[in-house]
Amino acid sequence: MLKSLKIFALFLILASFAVSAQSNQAPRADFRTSPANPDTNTPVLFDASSSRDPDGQIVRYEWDFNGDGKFDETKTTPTASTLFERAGDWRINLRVTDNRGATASISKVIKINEAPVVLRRQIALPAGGRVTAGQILRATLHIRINKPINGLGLDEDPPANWAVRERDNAGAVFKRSQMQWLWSRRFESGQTITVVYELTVPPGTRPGVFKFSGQLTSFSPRLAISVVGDTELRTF
Ligand SMILES: [Ca+2]
Ligand SMILES: [Ca+2]
Repeated sequence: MLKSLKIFALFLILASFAVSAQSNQAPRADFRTSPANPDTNTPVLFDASSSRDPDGQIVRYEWDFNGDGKFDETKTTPTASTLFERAGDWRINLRVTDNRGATASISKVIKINEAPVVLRRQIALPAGGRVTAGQILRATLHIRINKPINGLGLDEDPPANWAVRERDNAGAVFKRSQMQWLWSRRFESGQTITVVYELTVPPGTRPGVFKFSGQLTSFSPRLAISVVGDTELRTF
Protein backbone atom coordinates (compact mmCIF):
# COMPACT_ATOMS: atom_id res chain seq x y z
CA MET A 1 0.00 0.00 0.00
CA LEU A 2 2.77 2.41 1.05
CA LYS A 3 4.75 1.53 -2.03
CA SER A 4 1.84 2.21 -4.38
CA LEU A 5 1.26 5.59 -2.65
CA LYS A 6 4.89 6.50 -3.22
CA ILE A 7 4.63 5.59 -6.90
CA PHE A 8 1.44 7.63 -7.19
CA ALA A 9 3.14 10.64 -5.56
CA LEU A 10 6.09 10.30 -7.93
CA PHE A 11 3.64 10.15 -10.84
CA LEU A 12 1.97 13.36 -9.63
CA ILE A 13 5.33 15.19 -9.40
CA LEU A 14 6.33 14.05 -12.88
CA ALA A 15 2.92 15.02 -14.28
CA SER A 16 3.16 18.52 -12.80
CA PHE A 17 6.62 18.93 -14.35
CA ALA A 18 5.24 17.92 -17.72
CA VAL A 19 2.36 20.40 -17.44
CA SER A 20 4.59 23.30 -16.41
CA ALA A 21 6.98 22.47 -19.25
CA GLN A 22 4.15 22.85 -21.75
CA SER A 23 2.27 25.77 -20.24
CA ASN A 24 4.13 28.70 -21.67
CA GLN A 25 1.87 31.70 -21.87
CA ALA A 26 1.99 33.55 -25.17
CA PRO A 27 3.36 37.10 -25.31
CA ARG A 28 1.27 40.09 -26.34
CA ALA A 29 2.51 42.41 -29.10
CA ASP A 30 2.04 46.17 -29.16
CA PHE A 31 3.93 49.22 -30.42
CA ARG A 32 3.76 52.98 -30.63
CA THR A 33 4.94 55.29 -33.39
CA SER A 34 6.43 58.76 -33.19
CA PRO A 35 6.06 61.43 -34.39
CA ALA A 36 2.27 61.24 -34.51
CA ASN A 37 1.98 62.56 -38.09
CA PRO A 38 5.22 61.68 -39.84
CA ASP A 39 6.37 63.15 -43.14
CA THR A 40 8.09 61.37 -46.00
CA ASN A 41 11.86 60.93 -45.58
CA THR A 42 11.71 61.80 -41.91
CA PRO A 43 12.84 59.13 -39.41
CA VAL A 44 9.88 57.37 -37.79
CA LEU A 45 10.54 55.67 -34.45
CA PHE A 46 8.75 52.44 -33.54
CA ASP A 47 8.69 51.48 -29.88
CA ALA A 48 7.44 48.02 -28.90
CA SER A 49 8.39 48.26 -25.23
CA SER A 50 4.69 48.01 -24.30
CA SER A 51 4.74 44.39 -25.57
CA ARG A 52 4.61 41.90 -22.69
CA ASP A 53 5.23 38.28 -21.86
CA PRO A 54 3.33 37.31 -18.66
CA ASP A 55 5.64 34.44 -17.68
CA GLY A 56 8.95 35.24 -19.32
CA GLN A 57 10.49 37.85 -21.56
CA ILE A 58 10.44 38.86 -25.19
CA VAL A 59 13.67 38.00 -26.94
CA ARG A 60 12.94 38.94 -30.55
CA TYR A 61 11.14 41.78 -32.35
CA GLU A 62 10.54 41.40 -36.11
CA TRP A 63 9.34 44.37 -38.15
CA ASP A 64 7.69 44.51 -41.54
CA PHE A 65 7.64 48.19 -42.48
CA ASN A 66 5.95 47.99 -45.88
CA GLY A 67 3.13 45.52 -45.24
CA ASP A 68 4.37 42.88 -47.71
CA GLY A 69 4.50 40.16 -45.03
CA LYS A 70 8.29 39.91 -45.18
CA PHE A 71 10.20 41.13 -42.16
CA ASP A 72 12.63 43.95 -42.92
CA GLU A 73 14.38 44.13 -39.57
CA THR A 74 14.94 41.70 -36.68
CA LYS A 75 16.06 43.01 -33.30
CA THR A 76 16.53 41.87 -29.72
CA THR A 77 15.62 45.34 -28.40
CA PRO A 78 12.15 46.91 -28.67
CA THR A 79 12.89 50.01 -30.76
CA ALA A 80 13.43 50.39 -34.48
CA SER A 81 13.50 53.28 -36.92
CA THR A 82 12.90 53.69 -40.62
CA LEU A 83 11.78 56.32 -43.10
CA PHE A 84 9.19 56.27 -45.84
CA GLU A 85 9.90 57.71 -49.27
CA ARG A 86 6.26 57.73 -50.40
CA ALA A 87 3.26 59.36 -48.76
CA GLY A 88 0.14 57.32 -48.00
CA ASP A 89 -1.09 54.60 -45.68
CA TRP A 90 1.55 52.03 -44.74
CA ARG A 91 0.78 48.76 -42.96
CA ILE A 92 3.30 47.93 -40.22
CA ASN A 93 3.50 44.35 -38.89
CA LEU A 94 5.29 43.41 -35.70
CA ARG A 95 5.92 39.86 -34.46
CA VAL A 96 7.38 39.27 -31.01
CA THR A 97 8.83 35.97 -29.75
CA ASP A 98 9.19 35.03 -26.08
CA ASN A 99 12.08 33.13 -24.47
CA ARG A 100 10.29 29.82 -25.07
CA GLY A 101 9.46 30.37 -28.71
CA ALA A 102 5.82 31.49 -28.52
CA THR A 103 4.92 34.38 -30.82
CA ALA A 104 2.34 37.14 -31.07
CA SER A 105 1.72 39.65 -33.84
CA ILE A 106 0.08 43.01 -34.30
CA SER A 107 -0.64 45.03 -37.41
CA LYS A 108 -1.28 48.79 -37.59
CA VAL A 109 -1.66 51.29 -40.42
CA ILE A 110 0.21 54.58 -40.19
CA LYS A 111 -0.34 57.59 -42.41
CA ILE A 112 2.70 59.26 -43.95
CA ASN A 113 2.24 62.80 -45.20
CA GLU A 114 4.06 64.35 -48.11
CA ALA A 115 6.93 66.40 -46.64
CA PRO A 116 7.11 70.15 -47.40
CA VAL A 117 10.25 69.34 -49.41
CA VAL A 118 11.30 66.31 -51.43
CA LEU A 119 14.96 65.79 -52.14
CA ARG A 120 17.12 63.11 -53.66
CA ARG A 121 20.84 62.63 -54.24
CA GLN A 122 22.11 61.27 -57.51
CA ILE A 123 25.76 60.34 -57.94
CA ALA A 124 26.87 59.93 -61.54
CA LEU A 125 29.21 56.96 -61.87
CA PRO A 126 32.06 56.82 -64.38
CA ALA A 127 31.59 54.81 -67.58
CA GLY A 128 31.44 51.12 -66.70
CA GLY A 129 30.12 51.92 -63.22
CA ARG A 130 33.37 51.05 -61.42
CA VAL A 131 34.52 53.65 -58.92
CA THR A 132 38.26 53.61 -58.19
CA ALA A 133 40.80 55.74 -56.31
CA GLY A 134 41.51 59.15 -57.85
CA GLN A 135 38.27 59.39 -59.83
CA ILE A 136 36.08 62.47 -59.81
CA LEU A 137 32.34 61.89 -59.32
CA ARG A 138 29.47 64.31 -59.70
CA ALA A 139 26.76 64.51 -57.04
CA THR A 140 23.46 66.24 -57.82
CA LEU A 141 20.81 67.08 -55.25
CA HIS A 142 17.33 67.54 -56.66
CA ILE A 143 15.13 69.51 -54.28
CA ARG A 144 11.41 70.15 -54.90
CA ILE A 145 9.39 72.51 -52.71
CA ASN A 146 5.83 71.36 -51.91
CA LYS A 147 4.88 74.05 -49.37
CA PRO A 148 6.19 77.59 -48.85
CA ILE A 149 9.41 77.59 -46.79
CA ASN A 150 11.40 80.43 -45.25
CA GLY A 151 15.08 79.58 -45.39
CA LEU A 152 16.74 76.24 -45.99
CA GLY A 153 19.94 74.50 -44.95
CA LEU A 154 21.43 71.50 -46.73
CA ASP A 155 24.05 69.44 -44.89
CA GLU A 156 25.99 66.83 -46.78
CA ASP A 157 28.21 64.25 -45.15
CA PRO A 158 30.35 62.48 -47.76
CA PRO A 159 33.00 59.94 -46.68
CA ALA A 160 35.88 61.45 -44.71
CA ASN A 161 38.81 62.80 -46.79
CA TRP A 162 36.88 62.83 -50.09
CA ALA A 163 37.67 66.27 -51.53
CA VAL A 164 34.62 68.33 -52.49
CA ARG A 165 34.47 70.97 -55.20
CA GLU A 166 31.35 73.10 -55.54
CA ARG A 167 29.83 73.27 -59.01
CA ASP A 168 26.38 74.82 -58.66
CA ASN A 169 25.28 76.25 -55.32
CA ALA A 170 21.83 77.31 -56.60
CA GLY A 171 22.10 80.73 -54.96
CA ALA A 172 23.10 79.36 -51.55
CA VAL A 173 26.01 80.39 -49.39
CA PHE A 174 28.35 77.38 -49.28
CA LYS A 175 30.21 76.72 -46.04
CA ARG A 176 32.94 74.32 -47.00
CA SER A 177 34.14 73.52 -43.48
CA GLN A 178 30.69 72.16 -42.63
CA MET A 179 29.66 70.99 -46.11
CA GLN A 180 26.60 73.16 -45.73
CA TRP A 181 24.52 75.20 -48.18
CA LEU A 182 22.38 77.96 -46.68
CA TRP A 183 19.52 79.86 -48.28
CA SER A 184 17.99 82.73 -46.33
CA ARG A 185 15.26 83.42 -48.92
CA ARG A 186 11.69 82.25 -49.19
CA PHE A 187 10.73 79.37 -51.50
CA GLU A 188 7.28 78.86 -53.00
CA SER A 189 5.40 75.63 -53.80
CA GLY A 190 6.47 74.07 -57.06
CA GLN A 191 9.98 75.54 -57.07
CA THR A 192 12.92 73.26 -57.71
CA ILE A 193 16.54 73.65 -56.62
CA THR A 194 19.49 71.73 -58.01
CA VAL A 195 22.80 71.66 -56.15
CA VAL A 196 25.80 70.08 -57.85
CA TYR A 197 29.22 69.27 -56.42
CA GLU A 198 32.17 67.09 -57.36
CA LEU A 199 33.89 64.52 -55.19
CA THR A 200 37.36 63.11 -55.58
CA VAL A 201 37.88 59.53 -54.43
CA PRO A 202 41.14 59.85 -52.44
CA PRO A 203 44.22 58.25 -53.99
CA GLY A 204 44.95 54.99 -52.22
CA THR A 205 41.28 54.26 -51.48
CA ARG A 206 40.79 50.52 -51.15
CA PRO A 207 37.83 48.52 -52.38
CA GLY A 208 34.93 48.97 -50.02
CA VAL A 209 31.54 50.53 -49.40
CA PHE A 210 31.30 54.21 -48.51
CA LYS A 211 28.23 55.84 -47.00
CA PHE A 212 26.76 59.25 -47.74
CA SER A 213 24.29 60.92 -45.44
CA GLY A 214 22.64 64.31 -45.67
CA GLN A 215 19.85 66.39 -44.26
CA LEU A 216 17.73 69.35 -45.28
CA THR A 217 16.51 71.58 -42.47
CA SER A 218 14.35 74.65 -41.96
CA PHE A 219 12.92 76.52 -38.99
CA SER A 220 9.81 77.78 -40.77
CA PRO A 221 8.14 75.35 -41.00
CA ARG A 222 10.39 73.27 -38.76
CA LEU A 223 11.68 70.26 -40.68
CA ALA A 224 14.63 67.85 -40.86
CA ILE A 225 14.46 65.64 -43.92
CA SER A 226 16.98 62.93 -44.76
CA VAL A 227 18.52 62.83 -48.21
CA VAL A 228 17.52 59.65 -50.02
CA GLY A 229 18.56 58.24 -53.39
CA ASP A 230 22.22 57.33 -53.76
CA THR A 231 23.38 56.84 -50.18
CA GLU A 232 26.35 54.54 -50.67
CA LEU A 233 29.09 53.85 -53.19
CA ARG A 234 31.21 50.80 -53.77
CA THR A 235 34.83 51.25 -54.79
CA PHE A 236 36.86 48.66 -56.67
CA1 LIG B 1 5.82 33.17 -22.31
CA1 LIG C 1 8.57 44.04 -45.63
